[in-house]
Amino acid sequence: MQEGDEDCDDGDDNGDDKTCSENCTLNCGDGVVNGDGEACDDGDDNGDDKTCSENCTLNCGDGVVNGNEEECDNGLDNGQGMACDADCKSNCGDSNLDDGEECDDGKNGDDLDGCTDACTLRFTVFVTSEDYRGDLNSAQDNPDGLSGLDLADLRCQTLANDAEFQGVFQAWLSDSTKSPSDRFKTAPTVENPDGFVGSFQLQDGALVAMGWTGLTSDSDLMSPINLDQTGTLVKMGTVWSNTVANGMAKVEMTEYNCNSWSSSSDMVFGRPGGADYTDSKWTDFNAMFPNPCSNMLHLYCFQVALPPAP
Ligand SMILES: [Ca+2]
Ligand SMILES: [Ca+2]
Ligand SMILES: [Ca+2]
Ligand SMILES: [Ca+2]
Repeated sequence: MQEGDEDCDDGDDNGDDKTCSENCTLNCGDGVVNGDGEACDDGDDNGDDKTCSENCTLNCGDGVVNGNEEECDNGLDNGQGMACDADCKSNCGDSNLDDGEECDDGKNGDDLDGCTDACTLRFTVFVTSEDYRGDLNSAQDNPDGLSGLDLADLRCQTLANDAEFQGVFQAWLSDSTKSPSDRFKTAPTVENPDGFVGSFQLQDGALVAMGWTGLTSDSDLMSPINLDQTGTLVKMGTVWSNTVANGMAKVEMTEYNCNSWSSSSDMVFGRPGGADYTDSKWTDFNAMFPNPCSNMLHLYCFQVALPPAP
């Protein structure tokens, strides 16, 4: 029994490998790992905000983020390949794709490259500062003689590069055979049935939609796509599209895609979207008359992939 100035006394059960020592002092707190159930013992440095608790148990692995050194703690789910490693350090930033991470570029300090330092994907969307006839101004700045959707993608990639965005950009545009829903890497595939799940954001960080599902759902966009690649507001922007809000080509008796975006004639027509809108008019203005392909309209450009690995 405990008497006088003894901290404890378990009689025959006293011992250096027990809770109570031969000298009737508590083993936990003496700075030596000993005694029943001691996983650690840092003496006066034991505590809930330290590595070792008051009870001489390790704080890392208890499922609670505590201790000066813990960035995370998922208990039994700590470990390699998981969000939190065995030392209660976040695996975000180790350049490996771990559980719960959308990407990991080693926390390179650049959120505009598509992978944030929080290991989430953030793809940029803009409306072009430039405008184009229905043939996408194929006679200008087109050294490889591209046409149609390929040329539209080049227009987007060029402006994205000028703005020092990294990653792959494509134009939100449909012809009679292809649309964003089958061209973009952000669209769902058999392997990736939800498609892109990160955020689509404007140059200034305003959120447009969460993931492909959010972008193509019936809900309105969270922000209109009315900033160009430099962050400048494009007022009353009209945008070549021929695409409906679910990312598919607009289907009509007569197709209005400027002859697969090869014509600048005022006798041929294309369907626009309106950059001021957040409802489906953003991509499908749906007026009675489409626009003549001699008009100068903008394009919507979407980041669809991270930069290629260095
Ligand atoms: Ca001890
Ligand atoms: Ca802990
Ligand atoms: Ca990682
Ligand atoms: Ca980054």
